[in-house]
Amino acid sequence: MKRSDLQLYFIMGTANVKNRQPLEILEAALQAGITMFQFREKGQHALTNEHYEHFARQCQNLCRKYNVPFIVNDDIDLALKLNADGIHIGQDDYPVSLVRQKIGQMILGVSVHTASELQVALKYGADYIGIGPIYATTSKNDAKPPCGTEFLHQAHSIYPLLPIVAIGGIDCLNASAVIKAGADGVAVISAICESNDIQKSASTFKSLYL
Ligand code: TZP
Ligand code: MG
Repeated sequence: MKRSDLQLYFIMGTANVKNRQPLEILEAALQAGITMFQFREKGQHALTNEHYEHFARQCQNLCRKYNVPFIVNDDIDLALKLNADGIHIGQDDYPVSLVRQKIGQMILGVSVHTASELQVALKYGADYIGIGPIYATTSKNDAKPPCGTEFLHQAHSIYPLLPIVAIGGIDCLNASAVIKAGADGVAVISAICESNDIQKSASTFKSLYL
């Protein structure tokens, strides 16, 4: 992967979408220039079984059309079955070493909150890391308290070449602060899913990198 793939990393599942079609939102986001997509189908009303896999394939097909990496959250079996571009795991999922063993060369993203979690992720070959929630979020039920930009800044200072994406409560107004702190990009759910003008929101994010 390229560091620039992290610039505008869109994450979505059906739970994140109200009054609109998820695939319409994804296609609008792809047209608007998102650089990476994560399929994250979670929550009480999440799709199951063949509906889950069908929806994942639809998202993957759209990503292919726009040549944007398709990353699966948590579900290694799905990522392997679909031959996804990558997988993203958190600290409550399988150990990083095991995931790397199972997925081979696929892109591996790992969420970390501490220096020791970061070291483990790097030891087992994480391609990028996610840090957050930087700000308060309503998109993740079990989110930890907001951590601000300090750890992000530290991680970037210690590993200046490591691709880092910041996540959690990031919007068009606060995104520049996380880029300044050392993130290569922002991972967002609501800033796109709840945007009235996805094209405009995406352009605002992308103008940070000009
Ligand atoms: N992990 C940490 S915060 C978060 C995830 C999946 C949710 C981000 O969503 P939003 O709406 O961009 O705050
Ligand atoms: Mg997870």
